[in-house]
Amino acid sequence: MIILKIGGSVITKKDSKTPLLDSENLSRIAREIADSSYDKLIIVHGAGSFGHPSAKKYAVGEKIQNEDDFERKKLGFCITQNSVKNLNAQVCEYLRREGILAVSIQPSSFVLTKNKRITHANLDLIKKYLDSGFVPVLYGDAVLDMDEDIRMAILSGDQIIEYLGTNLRPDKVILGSDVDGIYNKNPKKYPNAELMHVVTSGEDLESVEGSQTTDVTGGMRGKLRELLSLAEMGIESEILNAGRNNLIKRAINGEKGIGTLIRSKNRE
Ligand code: ATP
Ligand code: IP8
Repeated sequence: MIILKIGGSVITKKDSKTPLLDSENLSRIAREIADSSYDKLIIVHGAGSFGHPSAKKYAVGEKIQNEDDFERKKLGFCITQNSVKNLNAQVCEYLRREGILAVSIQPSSFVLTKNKRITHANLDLIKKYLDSGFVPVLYGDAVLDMDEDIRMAILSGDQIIEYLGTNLRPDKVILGSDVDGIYNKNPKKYPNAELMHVVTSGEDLESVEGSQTTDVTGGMRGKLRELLSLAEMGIESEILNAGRNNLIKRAINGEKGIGTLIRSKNRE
């Protein structure tokens, strides 16, 4: 089983203030997936400009100040949830056009968080889809939270990857983003940043930050935290540049070391 995350920075124009698809990247990636070989595949995609700007504008997932603020955040929740659902519909459509049996799975319809971490999510349906030969497609979403102070949370695709990885034990986890992998510092800010081939701890880096664009879920920092947690359980992952031709295809086909590998210290 392979779990693939396609970053919102790749399939949307993430620096746009309004939802904007990067249809060129999305159709190329859909073709690459269709041309590669796998047994079971789960796809998770990020939100990019379909989720982060509205989540930020309405401060969805932040502490509720009063009744008026609660109402406003609920409106922001609906707007964000609908927008990422629209992105997901397009992702599934592009995949299906390439012959992939993509089925949409809406995280907000079955996931609950407490203090922004997943506590409830029944994966039986996803297993059933996989067994029947479908490709489930999940995504970063706005979900209900059981913490009385926030009541709503922004759930990143990266946390979904961690949860699926922990519970389904895939053979491989691949993350496609808009950079070649993890650098010792943000490559978009520091031109002399160096690409790391293997990361086993946050201490391997000088700094790891959010993205340069609006991002409410922690950018590369959030991603690394989730992937290190998987690494501790013996599940290795690789972050690569999905903006470059054929890297997704090569990774699904089994090639390693084309980005940054995140693995546990004990396996070095
Ligand atoms: P989304 O969260 O919308 O799905 P994504 O998963 O593709 O998007 P981001 O969350 O935007 O990706 O994170 C990638 C960004 O992280 C890069 O564009 C880069 O600017 C930033 N970044 C910060 N620190 C680092 C680092 N040390 N190495 C690599 N990238 C970094
Ligand atoms: O892009 C964020 O998911 P991510 C989800 O994977 C929303 O971090 C709704 C902003």
